[in-house]
Amino acid sequence: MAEATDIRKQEVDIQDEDELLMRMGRGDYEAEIRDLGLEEYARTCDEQGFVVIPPEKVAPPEFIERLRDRVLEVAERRTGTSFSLDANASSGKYRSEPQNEGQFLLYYMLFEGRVFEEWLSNRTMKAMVNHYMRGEGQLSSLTSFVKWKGGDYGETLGLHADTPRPLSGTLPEGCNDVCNSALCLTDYTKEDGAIAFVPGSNKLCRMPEPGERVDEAVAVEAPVGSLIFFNGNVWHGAFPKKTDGLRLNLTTYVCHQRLKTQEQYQRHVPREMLERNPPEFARFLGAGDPMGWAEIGPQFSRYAKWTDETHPLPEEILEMHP
Ligand SMILES: O=C(O)CCC(=O)C(=O)O
Ligand SMILES: [Fe+2]
Repeated sequence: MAEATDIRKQEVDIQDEDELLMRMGRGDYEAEIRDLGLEEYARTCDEQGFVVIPPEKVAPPEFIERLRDRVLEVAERRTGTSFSLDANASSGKYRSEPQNEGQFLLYYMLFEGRVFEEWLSNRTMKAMVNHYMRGEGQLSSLTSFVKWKGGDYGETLGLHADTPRPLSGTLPEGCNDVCNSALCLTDYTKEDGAIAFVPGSNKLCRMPEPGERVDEAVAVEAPVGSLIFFNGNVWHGAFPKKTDGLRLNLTTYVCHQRLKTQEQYQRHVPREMLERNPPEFARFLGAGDPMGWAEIGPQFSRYAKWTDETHPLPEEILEMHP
C-alpha cells in the first residue's frame, strides 16, 4: 500500500496533481462542498445519517414548480385520474408495486421531460452525492413518491435502511454503497406524512428489527424545495399521512458504480440525451460502462476510448446508444 502511494507521488510531481487525483476518482470533492457552503450539512449528514438542505441552497422556486407540474402530469397519464395538490388521489389503472393504501411510486422519471435531466446536474445534490461516492456514484433510480391521506406504513413506520444487504441484514460500514435524497415538492410536516429517521442509526451498520427504536424516530419537517439527503445505512420510514392533499417528492437514489442499478440506464440512455448534457451526466448514468452487453459482447476497446471523463463521449460509445 505504501509502495503504491509512493509511485503515485512520483507521477504527481510531474503532472498536475488535481487532474491526476480526479482521474483516479479521488478529486477534491470537498472543495465543491465548501464552494456551495454545504460543510455543516455534510457534517450533520455524516453524524446523524440525514440532513435537510434548505430551498435557497437547492434550486429556484420556478424550477421546483416546473418539476412538480411535470410529476403531476405523469401521475395523471399513468393512473388515468386527475390530480391536484390539495385533494386526495387514487392509483386508478396504475398497477406498479408496492401497492400501498394512500400511496404509489412513479418510476423511471428521467425520460419524462427535460426538467428531470436538469435535476441530475443540480450542483447541491451532486456535491452531496460526491461527498459519499467520490465521483463513483451512478443513478440507481429516479422516482416520485405520491402520498395522500391514509398513506401509512403501520406501527413500525416502515423503518429500514436503503443499502442492499445480504440476508443477515448486516451493512457495510463506510455507508457509501448507496445514498438517497428526497426533493420536497410539497411541504413536509409530521401530520402530512413526513419522512421519519432514527438519528445516528447509520452507525449501527445493520437493518432494524421490526419496530426497533421506532420511539426514537423523528419527523423531518421541511418546506417545499428542501432537499432531504440521507446515507444508505440510516433507518428511515414515514409517519402516516393524516391530512387531505398530496405529499410529493422526487427521489434520487444513487449507488456505487460497482453495484447493480434499480432502473435501466447505461446503454439505454438515448444518444441525443447524452449529447445535450455535460459529460458528468453520461458518467452518472453509466453510459461509459461496458457492462450489460448483449450478443455483440463487451466492446471494451470502444469504451476504453473515454479515458478522460471530463470530455464528451466519443463517437465509438455514442453509436452504442439508440
Ligand atoms: O417517504 C417515504 O415514504 C419513505 C421513503 C424511502 O424509504 C426512500 O425514499 O428510500
Ligand atoms: Fe428507503
